Amino acid sequence: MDVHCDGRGLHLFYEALGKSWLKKASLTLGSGYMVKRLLGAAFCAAFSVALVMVMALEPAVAGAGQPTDGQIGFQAPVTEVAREIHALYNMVNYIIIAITLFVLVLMAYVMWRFREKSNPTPSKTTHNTFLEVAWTIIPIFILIAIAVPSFKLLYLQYSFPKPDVTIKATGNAWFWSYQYPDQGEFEISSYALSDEDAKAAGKPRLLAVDNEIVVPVNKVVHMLVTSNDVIHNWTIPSFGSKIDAVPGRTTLTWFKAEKEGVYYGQCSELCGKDHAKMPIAVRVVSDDVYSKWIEAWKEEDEDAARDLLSAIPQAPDEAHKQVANVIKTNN
Ligand SMILES: [Cu+2]
Repeated sequence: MDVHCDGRGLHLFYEALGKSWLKKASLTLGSGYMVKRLLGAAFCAAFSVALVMVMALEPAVAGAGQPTDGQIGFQAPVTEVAREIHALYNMVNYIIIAITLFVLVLMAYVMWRFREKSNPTPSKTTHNTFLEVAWTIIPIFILIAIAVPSFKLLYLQYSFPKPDVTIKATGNAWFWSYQYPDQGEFEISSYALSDEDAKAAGKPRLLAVDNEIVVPVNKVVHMLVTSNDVIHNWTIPSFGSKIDAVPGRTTLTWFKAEKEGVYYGQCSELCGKDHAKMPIAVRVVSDDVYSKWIEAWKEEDEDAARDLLSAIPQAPDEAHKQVANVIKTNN
């Protein structure tokens, strides 16, 4: 039996183990090397199928504003920017899956069609002008297809519409402080709730804060972000917002939340000991509640501001519970 050198090594290994069925299988398929290649290909196929299933599942399991148990995929978007980010992510994923499957099928075919058994004399072909032009041009088109929506998204993220509300967020080791420069001098400190307090309040652990910041629904909010010490990062996944808080410099992001509710994020730049304990919570409310809340802060009446918020039913949280129940029943 004439086998490849790497195949022979594997055959000896199988024999030493006494795994005659493996040896038989590999001889049927050509060589042990081929078995490895095919196993690799099968793994790729299984992975691609799993990915497609995960992507199909996404809307069923993702929640808005905070993670849910057993969640796969992103938190549901509530801004145009977040929706566009998800659309680009999905599009690129489909392209990746298509390319992976194409290469997989091509490799499987080549391995079968040109195996040593049926091709004892290998072809000496080295060039094929048509193929070479095709495998240069087609990837260029694929890259253009990705670049166009990618640049459109960048443009959307970085062309700031006129603001209705401006907020300044300052990262501190380890809490956030906020100012509403158009509304007065007050400053809001936002500390993470302890595990016990969060549990007692029925709020998510390591995400809930003592003072949420409030923005009106369907209004453009400019978020000026800076830091007092080290680099932090201000993030709300459902808004598609993520920007570094750099000491001595002001960075800027914007969002226009389209749905009332409370949306959580976490400092997303490793900033030290309590990096995990400086969450971000933004409450999106009606114009009416927003102005009342601002009035309370103008009076520096922290308790009144908190009471106002705790009186609001937490609609998106209800949605989370429903989603969680759906997951439980499906399992
Ligand atoms: Cu931080």
